[in-house]
Amino acid sequence: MASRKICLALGFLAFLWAEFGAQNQEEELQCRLMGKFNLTGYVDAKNHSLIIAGLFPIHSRTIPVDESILEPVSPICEGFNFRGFRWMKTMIHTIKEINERKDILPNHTLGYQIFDSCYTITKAMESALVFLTGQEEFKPNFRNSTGSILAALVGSGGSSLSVAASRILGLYYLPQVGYTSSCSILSDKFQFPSYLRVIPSDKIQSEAMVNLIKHFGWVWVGAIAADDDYGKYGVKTFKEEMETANLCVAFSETIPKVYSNEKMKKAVDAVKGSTARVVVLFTSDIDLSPFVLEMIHHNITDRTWIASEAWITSALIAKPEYFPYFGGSIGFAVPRAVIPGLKEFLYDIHPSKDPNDVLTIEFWQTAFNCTWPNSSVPYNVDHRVNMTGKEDRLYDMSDQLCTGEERLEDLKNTYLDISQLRITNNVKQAVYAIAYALDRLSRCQEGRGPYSPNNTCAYIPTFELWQLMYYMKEISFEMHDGKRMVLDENGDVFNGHYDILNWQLDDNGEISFVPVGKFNFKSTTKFELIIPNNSSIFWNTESSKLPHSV
Ligand code: TCR
Repeated sequence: MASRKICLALGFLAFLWAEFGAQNQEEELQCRLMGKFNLTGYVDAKNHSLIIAGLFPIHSRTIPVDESILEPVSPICEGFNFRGFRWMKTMIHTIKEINERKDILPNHTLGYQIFDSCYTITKAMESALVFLTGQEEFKPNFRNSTGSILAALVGSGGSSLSVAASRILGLYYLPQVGYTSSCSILSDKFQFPSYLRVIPSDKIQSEAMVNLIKHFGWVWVGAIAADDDYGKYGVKTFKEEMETANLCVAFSETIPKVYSNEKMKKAVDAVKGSTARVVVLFTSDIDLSPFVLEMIHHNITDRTWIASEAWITSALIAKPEYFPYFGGSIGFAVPRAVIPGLKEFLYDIHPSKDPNDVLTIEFWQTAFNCTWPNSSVPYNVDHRVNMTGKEDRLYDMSDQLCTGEERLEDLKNTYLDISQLRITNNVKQAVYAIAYALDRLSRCQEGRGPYSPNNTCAYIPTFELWQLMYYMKEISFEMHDGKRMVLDENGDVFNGHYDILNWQLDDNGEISFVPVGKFNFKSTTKFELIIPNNSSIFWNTESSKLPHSV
């Protein structure tokens, strides 16, 4: 039955692809479809009975495909994302840790199949289809000769990607555990029956923002959103909460994903033309970058930015040269953690280990600004359009060859920065959620199991994905630092807090994220904002005093 379903999905895809008429030749179709895909990532699946899939933004975008090519082509990715690379490594590190533990899944080991989503929906969809149809044989409900089965997915990164992937994965009940997709609609189990997450819904963050605004007595606040589910739903719930609190939204604009002079101008003009001194920015760091450059270009220095969790600690934005424009930003971050052993694991990387490991080679080239000898891995080419709207290659092949002697210790790079492990810890929690659910499934006692009619159990590797979903729902477990992770019936975190951080300049001239308070939540209705000392906050205003926005 299950494999029939997969064929049906493929048939539907073929229909979409329009090129393939013959829906009954599934096998050939599958090969042809997969042949078109162009995915990069890491697989370690041999000798493991259970496989966990992963999706991470190791690149930030795809290069627009040449419009003169008529055939569908799988785009190439660019913009190496050191933060996403660290998240991906954390998934591998966590799986290794679980495999070494005797108390979780003692009779099974976990493997993985991880792809780069390039922070785009297309790549996330390509990956979801490969997970389901199994280029690598590891597919849900399909046992290869060694009995490996794809159990769940960690991902997909941005909300728009998770929404898209979840629409297909949900058909199979393949559990998808999000580490960063926070969009409120993902709580809707009618639409996303197999999506769970270890990050709170943005409904809570919007509430937090409005509480912060009330705390400082602001009543007239602008809002800028990324042009995706995260930004748009984030600002939508923010506006609703503002209305409920009788506060006013001065303007609400979006930052385009693909540079458009006209659209960007609209957002810039809204900020410039409004008397609102305080502006909420609901966007990922990747999408925010071009807007930051515009603010610098227009020399806008006297605004106070309320940061959403996605950019508050981002090295892409928190650059000292941006401080005159973005210093004093205040916003929310998910709790920070220390992850034992992660630092050593991250440092254990070298391009000479595996000539086929194109991502490590690209990491090295980008980090050290050199070209790895005899490799065809592109170096730092950037096809983004610049502010004049023209395509601009910002970098080119470095003629400096890498020697392999470059020292990671000398590198100041967000990949190795373990001072702000927040989403990184979410990745760890997501992997653990899956491992604990599988562990509980494996410990079921016949006659006392959860499935009717006769209280039966499910077994590894023959279980069905919906049977695993039973254990994933309302999961509760303790992490390495003693913190408990509990999900509600919608697969959401409902008990926890955000740290409130404020951008200040430290003695070395670097931006530091200074904790100035907390926002606690105990359910979707019980909140508490704590800012013990307003004077601990740095404001980017002429007088250095609290800005007025009325
Ligand atoms: N939720 C965003 C994506 C996102 C993100 C991040 C991306 C969040 N935090 C940090 C990069 C870095 C929060 C979404 O799309 O749901």
